[in-house]
Amino acid sequence: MLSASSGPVVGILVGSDSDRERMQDAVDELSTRGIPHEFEVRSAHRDPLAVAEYAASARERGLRVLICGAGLAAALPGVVAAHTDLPVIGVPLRSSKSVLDGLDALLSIVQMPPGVPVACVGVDNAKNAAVLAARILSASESTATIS
Ligand code: C2R
Repeated sequence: MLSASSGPVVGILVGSDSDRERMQDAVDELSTRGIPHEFEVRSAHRDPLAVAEYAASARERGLRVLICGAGLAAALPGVVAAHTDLPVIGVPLRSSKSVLDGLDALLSIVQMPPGVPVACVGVDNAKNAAVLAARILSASESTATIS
């Protein structure tokens, strides 16, 4: 059962501080629904060991779903999924450096090899990632809102 006193059950990860604003809708949606969450900046490209450590310890720290937002060559969701069996939702993000307006990140996230799934929402659609996380939680928790 989720309550305000619970520790975070959803972990939001982004590849860069520059992704923060684009992921705000996920933070707001989880807050509105009263779902405890945490927000971290970790890059699989720039700090792979920190990402592996975060993902590998996520379940034992009480997290149930992970949301990963990343732009450009968005390895982050896939690398996280490689280190945990928790459900991972990827959010492809636009970046000022993108030449494909977020399509680069979308393809990087969605084309995972068989056996290592990452769910993928639309470009910059952080809100849907939070709604999907709530629905995953609601499969076993009666308190999460599923609308
Ligand atoms: P900077 O603004 O820090 O240069 O980052 C980030 O998500 C961001 O959108 C530019 C873009 O690089 C992305 N990035 C990744 C990863 N690390 C950083 N996709 C990763 O590990 O997947």
